[in-house]
Amino acid sequence: PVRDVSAIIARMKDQVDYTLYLVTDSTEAILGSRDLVEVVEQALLGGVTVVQYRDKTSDTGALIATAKALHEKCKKHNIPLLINDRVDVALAVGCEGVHLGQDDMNLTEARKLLGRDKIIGATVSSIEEARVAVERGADYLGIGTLYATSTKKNTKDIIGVNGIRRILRYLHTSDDEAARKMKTVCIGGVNALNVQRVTYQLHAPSDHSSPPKSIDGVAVVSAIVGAKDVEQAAANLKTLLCTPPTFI
Ligand code: TZP
Ligand code: MG
Repeated sequence: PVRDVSAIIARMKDQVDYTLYLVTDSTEAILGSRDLVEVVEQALLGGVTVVQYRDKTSDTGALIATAKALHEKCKKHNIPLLINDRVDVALAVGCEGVHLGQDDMNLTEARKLLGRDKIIGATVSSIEEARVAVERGADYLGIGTLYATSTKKNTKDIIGVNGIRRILRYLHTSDDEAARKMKTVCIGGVNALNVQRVTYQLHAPSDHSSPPKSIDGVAVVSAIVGAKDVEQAAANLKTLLCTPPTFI
């Protein structure tokens, strides 16, 4: 008999590796004429650790069909698939969870629909948004926007390394255990040229208010989906994230 399901779920969620979090893009500018499912398969071979299917234009039928195909690929690699914006699509596909922004379904409602074993991630750009997301039971936070990026044009909140440091410090020094344990990734303009500097700066004690703990991973779109050799790009980022910086 299973005695404490919550503890088991918490332990499984704790083992999710957020190191290299791929967010997909289906636009001409980034994906071009390539097949998204093939591109994601290459990224999985390169070592991405989470996949978020983000598609702002396909209709619901096409979203579900693509999400199912992506889920098959992700399952083969034992990598969680999350759906951007759409709780209904995640439920239809039976994938591992969703990623919700500030204008999407509220996390409390999403949790009711998805149950406690699914992963719910939230985009946050401020300490207040982070506080609310923790309170509402997010499993991880996508913190951004780090740098301006052409991938997402309407990013109103470009908070830079310092903005992300402030949110990390708030979380990791909180009295609330859920905040201290919260998984985090940063997003916006991360690429192979800046990734080691970014992760270093997010932890470096360059002032009195340095966060006690760094970020758990980085989320990238164009640095992988837009790369000529997707597998190589993912593998290169993974190596950079998993080795100490050679120069910064
Ligand atoms: N949210 C904030 S920035 C962004 C999203 C989805 C896009 C990041 O794309 P890229 O290509 O990694 O800069
Ligand atoms: Mg959204």
